[in-house]
Amino acid sequence: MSSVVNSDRIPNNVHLGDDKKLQRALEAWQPRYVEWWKQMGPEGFQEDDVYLRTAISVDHEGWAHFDYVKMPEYRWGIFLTDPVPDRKIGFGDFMGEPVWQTVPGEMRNMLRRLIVTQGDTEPASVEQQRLLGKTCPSLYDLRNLFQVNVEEGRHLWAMVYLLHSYFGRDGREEAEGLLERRSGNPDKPRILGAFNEPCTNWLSFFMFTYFTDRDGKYQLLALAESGFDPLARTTRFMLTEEAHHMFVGETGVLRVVKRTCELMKQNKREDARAEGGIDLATIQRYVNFWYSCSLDLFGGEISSNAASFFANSLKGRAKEDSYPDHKALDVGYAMQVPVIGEGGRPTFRGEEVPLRNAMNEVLRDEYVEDSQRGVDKWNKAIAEAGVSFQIKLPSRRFHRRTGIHAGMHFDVEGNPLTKDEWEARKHQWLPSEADEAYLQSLMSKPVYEANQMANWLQPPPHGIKGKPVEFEYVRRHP
Ligand code: BYC
Ligand code: FE
Ligand code: FE
Repeated sequence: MSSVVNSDRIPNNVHLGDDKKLQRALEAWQPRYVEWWKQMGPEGFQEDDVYLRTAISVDHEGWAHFDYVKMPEYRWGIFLTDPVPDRKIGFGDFMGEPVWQTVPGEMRNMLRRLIVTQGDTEPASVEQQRLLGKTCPSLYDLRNLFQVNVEEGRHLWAMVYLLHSYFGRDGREEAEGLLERRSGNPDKPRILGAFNEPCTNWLSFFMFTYFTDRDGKYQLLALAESGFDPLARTTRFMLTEEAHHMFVGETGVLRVVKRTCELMKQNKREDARAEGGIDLATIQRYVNFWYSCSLDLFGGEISSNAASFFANSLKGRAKEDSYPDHKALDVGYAMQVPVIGEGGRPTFRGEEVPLRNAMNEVLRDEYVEDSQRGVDKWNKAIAEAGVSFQIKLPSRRFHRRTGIHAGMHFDVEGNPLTKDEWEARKHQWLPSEADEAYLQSLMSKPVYEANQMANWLQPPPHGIKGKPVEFEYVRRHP
């Protein structure tokens, strides 16, 4: 396997030291990145010692090292999985040809756009989560938040490495832009919708890491198939880290759900809020919100961009191997396309979309199925607690702002609504200002003692890396 150099200013397994020009460019970007981190990273915790995992190799066993670090001193490195010898392109028009080690000229713009869009989400998520430390439910959770944050920072590094190495001056400019846009800032917003939504409480954080990081998983799986080999190898390694982010979300929601059921049982009217918990109806509304925002991240159902990405062998399907045919020509994908009908209520017309143009929807199909798995676990816990309630993923038509459903209205079952019907009923389905205020008040007192846990969620069954749950995962330096 390729050796890792950890002694350099930038830990890497890409022989950075052999390319002085590239090394200098990245070392010039590094202080600007750290500046960004200090300004836009977790607010109020930069001096603390955090028990973090740091990637130190791409070896399956022992790729990570665990120890206390101050976040601004985290060793963000550049790691690509080892090359697959004689790897051939697995899909699209260039199928069967050797993978590319440089960017084919005619694909330059398309590829840069994919890398920049992916890269932009990583710092965006750190920005969205920067105030959550002030309301954390435990040191265990605080540490997990910071773990996710530093790794999203490393994912930005992964994309910036590609921009600097393969896109010359344009790439360096894009790398600057990645540090200049700001989540939620109307003048210089992040590129994709969900990454401009405020994430202001821990229920949203768990939903974000469950649903939105899972979009990351599927986009990375699709890019991991790329004919541009450095992108494929970079994203493969990012997926190793991604698993933990989704774990934080899935187990976070599970712990909330279990605690909610416990509190319901303690109350005569099964009123979780009366006991200082989060009621299941509120949890459902946050599922509806973050799931629908995350569905938008897959792009339009019918997309000529998606077709070009696939045709040019730049972005495939998740686990392309599992599909019987890798050209996706002369095949259709049946879709129900909504059109505004009488009185402003959408109706549907069946359409056969060329499969390549439907690739965003194909990826979304996989995502929908995968999202259901955690929901089933949450529902199992609710049933085991003897509570009659089921969390449901809303229809994929619900609350969409990109693609064929944008600008139209549907209920959580996917039934068409007029604008007035939507306005009258949307608060049943989406978090209201009152929900937001309730969660803020519930979480207003952070828990910074190692042996304590907020009332609104259960402790986790295990700590991190064999440490007890009560371990001091973050040493505060007030
Ligand atoms: N918000 O043809 P269309 C992650 C724009 S998450 C706003 O439908 P396309 C992470 C689009 O730019 C994974 N605008 O879409 C998770 C286009 O604009 P122009 C991130 C949007 O291009 C948690 C127009 O609408 N990875 O890693 O086929 C924490 C029509 O576009 C949105 C990637 O995104 C939106 N949601 O597909 C941290 C992978 N969607 O050209 C990290 C790379 C679309 O008309 N990106 N638009 O001005 C891609 O593969 C594609 O760009 C997308 C969009 C799938 C995102
Ligand atoms: Fe990421
Ligand atoms: Fe992530």
